[in-house]
Amino acid sequence: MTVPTFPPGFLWGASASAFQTEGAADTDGKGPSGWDAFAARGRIKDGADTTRGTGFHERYREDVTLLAGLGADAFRFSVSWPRVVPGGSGPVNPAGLDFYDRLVDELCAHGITPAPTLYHWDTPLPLDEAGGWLNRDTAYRFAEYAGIVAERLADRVPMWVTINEPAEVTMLGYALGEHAPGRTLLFDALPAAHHQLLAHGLGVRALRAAGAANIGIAVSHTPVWTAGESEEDRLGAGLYDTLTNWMFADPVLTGRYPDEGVAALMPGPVEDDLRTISAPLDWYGVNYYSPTLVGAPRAADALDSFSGFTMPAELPFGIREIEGYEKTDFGWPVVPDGLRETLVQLRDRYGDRLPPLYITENGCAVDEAVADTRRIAFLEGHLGALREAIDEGVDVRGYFTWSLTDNIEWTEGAGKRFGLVHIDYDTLRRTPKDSYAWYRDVIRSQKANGSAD
Ligand code: IFM
Repeated sequence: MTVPTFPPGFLWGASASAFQTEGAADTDGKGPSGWDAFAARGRIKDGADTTRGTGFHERYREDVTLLAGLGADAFRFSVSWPRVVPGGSGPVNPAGLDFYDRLVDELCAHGITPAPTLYHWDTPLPLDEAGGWLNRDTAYRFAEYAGIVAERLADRVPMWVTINEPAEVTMLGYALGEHAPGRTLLFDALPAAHHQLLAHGLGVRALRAAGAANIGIAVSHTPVWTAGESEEDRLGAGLYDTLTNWMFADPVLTGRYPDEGVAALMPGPVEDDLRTISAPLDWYGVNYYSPTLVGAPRAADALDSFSGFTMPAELPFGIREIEGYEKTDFGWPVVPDGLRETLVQLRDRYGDRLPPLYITENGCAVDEAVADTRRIAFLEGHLGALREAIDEGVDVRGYFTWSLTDNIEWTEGAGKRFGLVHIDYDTLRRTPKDSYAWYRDVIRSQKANGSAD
């Protein structure tokens, strides 16, 4: 299999996030995040030292050199909110802003487009302690912070991401308690979704007011496959589809919740908020990893798409294992065509309302230190499926693989390796894997074939 040629100007990139890489958790005036506190409570399964991460805060120049070696057009990193505004509101930490200033300069000096995400899950701890995303105020504090970052960086940053994967924050952080802040509220977690969406809308406004342009959001999408023929299976799958995909995409792209039942569960002046949430975007980001097979609830079902922990029995749907496909070391099925399916689904659902798309994340955890042939096969398959979606008329402008380096995979710790570059967590030494050389060659040949600038 080879990688087909992509359209002219197609953007080739890699993604990462602050909590997963930076380390330096209490350096240079950074405040604690909810994730720092969660880790300190022993919630990282393998006990990985999240205060150290991959050492990106110190070694960012080395990683930018690696990006340059790859020939990447863009780097999607995240800004740590508590590094910039340690208290979540109030005084700005100048050293925090200086760090991102230096990082942006370094990327620009290498001709790499900086594409910062403003929220990739590391909520400042004081805000988490005041309710986090259950508290409407957090959305307003986010908008203030977005404006602060844009005031400083908009002169050099040509692409902005407001929020990463609000569905995962809602489900894993507030409904099921697997991620920070560890709440187990099930359906009472829904306000966390609404307030993140509101933060996105207010953030778009604040970014534009500060002179930023080319703004999008990164939303996870999974094609939901129905597990059986029964009405209960259909209802379970439909509800899961609503909760994971459309409860986030519809408000952003259409200004409506996918059904009145969901809207009725949301707090605040929902209609007014939806006008803010649906502020026009320049592009929409899709994070794709795998499809999800869903049916009627069944007591001890494993939620295999979220690392195999057991779903609470009282939920009105059940996740089933997808058989017949190779699995990543996270247990996620490798289904490249699911990416095409997702993109076509988005185009069909939103038509003209859908702005140009970017794949803001796609990748896999495989435990092959450097000779990572399974990652190469994964990426090759997904790029093929992406090209098919473009051939079917979906307007996709770029692809960011997850991730440049191995990093801290949240609750899983250091054991799930998603990187093109291997990290030795004892020495923090970086070793490019075979997939790094492969991706470099893909980008090179795309440019030689005139697909990229
Ligand atoms: O590592 C995460 C990332 O932070 C958000 N999207 C999914 C990735 C893999 O689980």
